[in-house]
This record gives sequence, C-alpha cells and structure tokens, in this order.
Amino acid sequence: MSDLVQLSKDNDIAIITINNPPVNALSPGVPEGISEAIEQINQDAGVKAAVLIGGGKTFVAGADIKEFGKMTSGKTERGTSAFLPLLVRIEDCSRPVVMAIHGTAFGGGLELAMAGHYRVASPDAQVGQPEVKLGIIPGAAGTQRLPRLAGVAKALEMCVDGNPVKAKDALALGIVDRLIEGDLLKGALAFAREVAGKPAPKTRERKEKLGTPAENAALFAAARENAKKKQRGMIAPQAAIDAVEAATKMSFEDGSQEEQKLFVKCLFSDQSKAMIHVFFGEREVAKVPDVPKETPLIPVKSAAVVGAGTMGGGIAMVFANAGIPVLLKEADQAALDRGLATIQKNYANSVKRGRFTQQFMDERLKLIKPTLSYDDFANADMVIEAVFEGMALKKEVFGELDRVCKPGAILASNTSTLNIDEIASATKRPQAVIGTHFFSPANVMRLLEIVRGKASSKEVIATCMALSKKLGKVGVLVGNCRGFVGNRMFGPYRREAQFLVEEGSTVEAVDGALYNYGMAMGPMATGDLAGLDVGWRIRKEYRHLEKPGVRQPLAEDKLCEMGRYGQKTSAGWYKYDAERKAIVDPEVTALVRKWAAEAGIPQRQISEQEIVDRCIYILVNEGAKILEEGFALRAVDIDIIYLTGYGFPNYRGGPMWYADTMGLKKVYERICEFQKQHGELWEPAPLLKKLAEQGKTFAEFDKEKGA
Ligand code: T1G
Ligand code: NAD
Repeated sequence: MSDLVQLSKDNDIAIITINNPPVNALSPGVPEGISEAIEQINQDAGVKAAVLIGGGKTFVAGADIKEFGKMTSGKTERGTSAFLPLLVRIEDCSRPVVMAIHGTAFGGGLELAMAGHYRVASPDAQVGQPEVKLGIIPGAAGTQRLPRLAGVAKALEMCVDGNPVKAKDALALGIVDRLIEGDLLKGALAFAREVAGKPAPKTRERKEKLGTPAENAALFAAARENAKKKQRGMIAPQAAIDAVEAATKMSFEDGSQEEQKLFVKCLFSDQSKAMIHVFFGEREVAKVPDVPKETPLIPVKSAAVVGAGTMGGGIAMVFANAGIPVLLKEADQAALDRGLATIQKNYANSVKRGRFTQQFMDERLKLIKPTLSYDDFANADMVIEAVFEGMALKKEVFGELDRVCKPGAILASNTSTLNIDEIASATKRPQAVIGTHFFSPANVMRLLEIVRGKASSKEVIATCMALSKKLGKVGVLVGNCRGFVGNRMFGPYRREAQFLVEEGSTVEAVDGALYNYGMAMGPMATGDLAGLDVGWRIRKEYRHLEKPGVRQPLAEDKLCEMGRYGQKTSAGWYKYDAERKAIVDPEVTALVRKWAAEAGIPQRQISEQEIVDRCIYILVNEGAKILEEGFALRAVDIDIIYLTGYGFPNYRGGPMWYADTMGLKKVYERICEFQKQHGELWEPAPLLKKLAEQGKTFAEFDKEKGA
C-alpha cells in the first residue's frame, strides 16, 4: 500500500483510509492506492464489507488541481480518464463499499463517493461538484451518477452552480444514506455490518430518477437560459448542462464518454486556466512574505466603527455577521438614525431574499450598538473609521481614537485614497494604524484592501489578514500610494472610458463594450453607482497635483457641477427611474458633443475592440507600474483585487493574467500605438516593456520574485 492510502481491518470489515493532507486530493498515488486496496479486499475471504474514509479534516476535496497544469491537450490519461475505470472497479467490488464522508466530498471526491454502494456522513459534512468554479465540469462520471442518485433537476443545479449541499439535504436527496452523529468511523463500521452480505446497489445501474424526455426538456432549456444570464460568457456551465442531458439520453458508458469530451474541451480552454489561476490566487494573496505565519495575532472580540454612512453601516454589518459586537458612532442623532435605518433595510432585504433568517437578522442587529460618544471605545479591540474623505477630519478622528482607545487596539481607516502615514501621524501609535479599504456595498463585496503604513506592525498586518477571512472577505495587502491598488488603476480606466466618449463614442457603447467583455458593469454606470461626486471631491482635493498640459476628462466634473451625481441624484451619465434602472440620456450625449467641440476634440468612429483595449490595457499598464514600485506583492494580487472588488470577469483571470493570455509583446505594442496617438498618459510601464522584450509573463515575474 502507498503511504497515501492505508488498508486496515476491524475484524471482518476492511477500512481504506486516504491520507493526503491538507485536503486528501486525488494526487498521483491516491487512485492507485485505492485500486490496490479494492483488489486486496476482493481477494480476502475474511472481509464482509469495506469502509472508505478520509484521514485528517476532510473526505476527498477532488482531483489534485495542481496536476491540471501538467496535462497537455489530449493527454489526460494520468487524469480523470484513468480514474473512471477505478470507480467502476469499486462499484463492481464483491463486497459492499461504504463511503464515510466528513468535511467536504467535492468534485472527484463526490464522484468517488457515488461509486461506493452506500454513503454515510457527519451532519456538518458537505458534498458538491464545484468544477464549474474552475472553468471545467465533473470529469469522472459525476454528471452521470449524480442524476441517478439525486434526480436530474438537483444534479443539474449542483453541476451548473457548483455550490455545495449540506449533509442533511444530501440525505433528503438520496445522495447520502445515513447521517452519523459522533464517531464517524464507528458509525460507518456499524452500517457496513448491517449491509454486509446484502446485494450492493450500483449507482451506474440506477435509472428511476432520470425522468422522461418531456420533463427533462423544459429543465434543460431553463437551465441554459439561466446560465446564460447568471454565468454570462462562461463555457463550463453550458457544457455541464450538455453532460447531464447526456446522462438522461445515453447509456452510462456513452454518457461518460460524452462527459469526457466536454471535460477535456473545458480543461484546455483559456477560461479554465484563468479560473484555476484565480483558485490558487485567492489562497496566495493571504501570504505576506515578511510577515511569518506564526506572527502572533491580536484577538478581535469587539469592534467599533466611526461614521454610519454608505460604508460605515455596511462595515458594522460585516462585523455583526461574523458574530463580533460592534459600536457604531455618528456625529449626530439624525445621521445615526439614518445609518441604522439603512442597516435595518439591508437586513430586511436579505431576509426577504432568503439569504438570512429573521432570527439571524434579529441576533445581528443586537450586536450593533449605536452611540454618539467615544465613551465605550476603550473596550474595542479594533476601530474602523469611515467618515467623509477629508484629511483634516480623519486626523481629528484619529486624534480622538488615540486618546480613548486601549493600548494594543487596532486603529484602521476605510479611506479610499488618503495617505495612511499622514493619518497615523495624528496618533502616538502609528504602529497600530492601518488601512482597511472595504468596497461598496461593504456587506456584499468580497474584497478588503489592507493598506500597509510604513509603521504598521506585523501583528496588526497579520491580524487584519486573518480577520478578513473570518469576515468573509478576501484580504489583499497593498502599499500606501494614492488610491492604493484598486482605485489607482480604476482612475485611468474610467479616464480612458470618458476620453472615448469625448472622442466620439457614446456612454452606452463604452459600457456595452466592457459589459460584453465580461465586466459586471460598464465604467460609466459604475461611476453613477458609486456616486460621481466621490471622485469629483477627490479631484478637487488633488487639483494642485495635476500636471499642466496633460489632458484631463472634462465631462464628469461638468455633470457634477450640474448636480448629476449618478444614481443618488437619479441622473449622472444616465438618467434613472424609480427602480434605479439606467436610461440612456440623449441630453448627456449632446452636452458631451458640445463640450468636446468647445475643447477642439476631433470626433471619430471608435470600434468595440479599441474601447476594450484602451480600458483594459490601461489597467494592465498601471498595474505593472504598481508592481515595479512594490505597492502590490504579486501580479496575482492585482488580479484578485479586480475580481473581488471591481467586477472583472473571473474567466479572464484578472487584468494581469489576461495580459499574459494575450501575450505581453502584443499588449506592449498596442500600448505603444496608444502612446503615439494619445501621448504620455500611455507611457508604457518599464516592467511591461522589459517582460515583453524578454518574452516573459507577469506570472513568471511573480514566480521569480518568489513573493
Ligand atoms: N487540489 C490541489 N490543492 C488543493 C485542492 C485540490 N483539489 N483543494 C485545496 N487545495 C490546497 C489549497 O490550494 C491550499 O494550499 C490547501 O489545499 C488548503 O486549501 C475529477 C476534475 C476543500 C473547501 O474544486 O474548495 O475534482 O495555499 O486554503 O479553506 O471531476 O480547498 O495551503 O498551499 O482552500 O479549508 C474539485 C477545491 C477539483 C475543491 C478546503 N474540487 N478546494 O477549504 O482550505 S476538480 C474543488 C476547496 C475535480 C473531477 C474534477 C477548498 C476546501 P495552500 P484551503 P479550506
Ligand atoms: P458618507 O458620506 O456616506 O458617510 C460618511 C459619514 O461620516 C456620514 O454619515 C457623516 O455623518 C459621518 N461623520 C462625519 N464626521 C463624523 C464624525 N466626526 N464622527 C462620526 N461620524 C462622522 O461617506 P462614505 O461613502 O460612507 O465614505 C466614508 C469613507 O469611506 C470615505 O473615506 C470614503 O472615501 C471611503 N470609501 C467610500 C466608498 C464608497 O463607494 N462610497 C468605498 C470605499 C471607501
């Protein structure tokens, strides 16, 4: 037996234990070990039944995703197609095989479990086929066995959405046969003894839940429409639907072959490469090279938020949702009441949409304690300031916090652009000051930019990085430059979008092009959502830093002077109806034409491709500058920031990965073209130039930097 798979016995029951930490992935050696064990069981007359269980914290979390990168097109023999016969061998085992599931049975893990004759699970276990989240589909007959166990509708949902199912629901669906309270192995052995000697049902032979062509036709049609909307631009969800449909129309063997073809098509797509990059990227960003894993963390059992506006209210909800009591301070009662009413409304909407229960809402609201004074701040382990974006006001607030907060408390600012070191200079404890830049709506957006000040201590950094996971956020450490990483790149992105409108394109054409590219929302509509006045206030704050003679967008400031702040004033680049639906406003198009003519900006036809190239490549160029200046640890950090905070399509992997996919030489040459046409704003980043000339990628830059 290999050291990844052990075979032992409990009297007449064989036990196959998989030990491949941390998640018992089906790495090379694991399928082989299971196969050997099944062989031995078949030879051992003393064995009446078998239990297969995972060692450590979980059952099998799927195929080893790290192996995918090593596979070349058409050569998957080491991959899933080698795994398929093993599953049949388990199903054909001469003794009943009971799969004992704890933690997660995901992807190949659930496919393995379904090849067993019975499945028992711990009540807190989860099962699922999350492959679409990697841009692939189940590749070991998951789309064939799951509809046979759980029915077509549920199998479709699980394979297309990729979301896990709790053990209790898996029991109701027929995926699991029994829940085991307490010691799982003990319960599984007892179950095995109950079924020993009885005929072992083979999942692949079951047909009773495969429905009829008439019933299924409507299901598949609805699923295709739904996936087109919800997973816009992605190929894997549609492939998963095709594979489950094959299960209802073909034999198990033919359906499995059909699944294999679809699996391989997805696996060797750019989308899958991008989404696997994202999978590992979300884990990589948690690592800060100079902040060791064992850095002591500051316990955060209570928090406080200053300012209950758009952001402060959402941030208070984030802490309450994580079970951390939070004080919420405002400048006056009216503002406090407004903030609390918004929180109440947001929770009520989530209850209405079934995201939370009423009980959850009531419990969370109890954790949010409104106040108009700093009195109770002395007990807070962490304070987050979210008052208006002005340096003077922020320094005043931090001066107060320095006076009232206990030693060791973390003092954080939610500023979106201001200098963290300057804010920290308002205190006598700059080592406790850090930026925690949430994104609007704070209780929804996953991204948390953690801004490192030059004095921020490693304990404070490590604590915020770890806390972000507890708050359900993806924490990314960034440097303290203007706009940090996300907004520093977003500025040029929105600038180019506005220039394109001023040069002859239209608001809806620019937004349409980026929407078709896969962005959740176009740059103009995003401006209207966040409030055009936020950027306007910041531009006014930094007017003195603008380089003379360098072109600046002219339309948005004029719209703000007209009071068109976007959704909040029902008019910005678009007009908005009562449901906040955007309506193209010909008045804006006419105004922009007039302003462009007055500014002497020549008008021309602009293609969709140019719109995409200018907006996306300016992101890449600014990202490369940020990387070489050291304000981001890795190119993948920039990708994760854009995927979790700016609605960048996950199947493109983020702006830096997308540039690698396009080829940096091509990207660099395109940027040089834009530089010729539009001047110094398009000066290529030296790092991009270097990598392009060396034929390298940002991914290689990360690897070499070993960050
Ligand atoms: N392969 C390789 N490495 C994996 C892995 C996997 N399947 N899952 C996790 N890791 C690594 C991860 O990178 C991290 O490494 C460490 O394990 C801990 O993970 C045939 C083709 C199971 C819910 O999509 O969802 O099966 O950063 O930090 O928060 O049809 O990991 O420490 O170096 O996430 O406790 C389908 C993926 C594969 C599940 C645990 N399976 N994993 O979460 O730990 S495709 C999945 C997860 C497939 C078949 C197809 C989560 C988890 P490092 P972690 P966690
Ligand atoms: P907002 O105008 O909606 O809310 C600010 C709140 O601060 C107001 O309710 C105000 O009454 C309160 N306030 C002002 N002075 C105070 C004081 N001394 N004590 C207590 N409360 C006080 O602003 P917002 O959009 O929530 O932005 C807050 C901060 O978050 C800013 O720094 C902004 O740059 C940043 N931010 C905003 C967004 C966004 O999309 N709106 C996103 C990320 C970060």
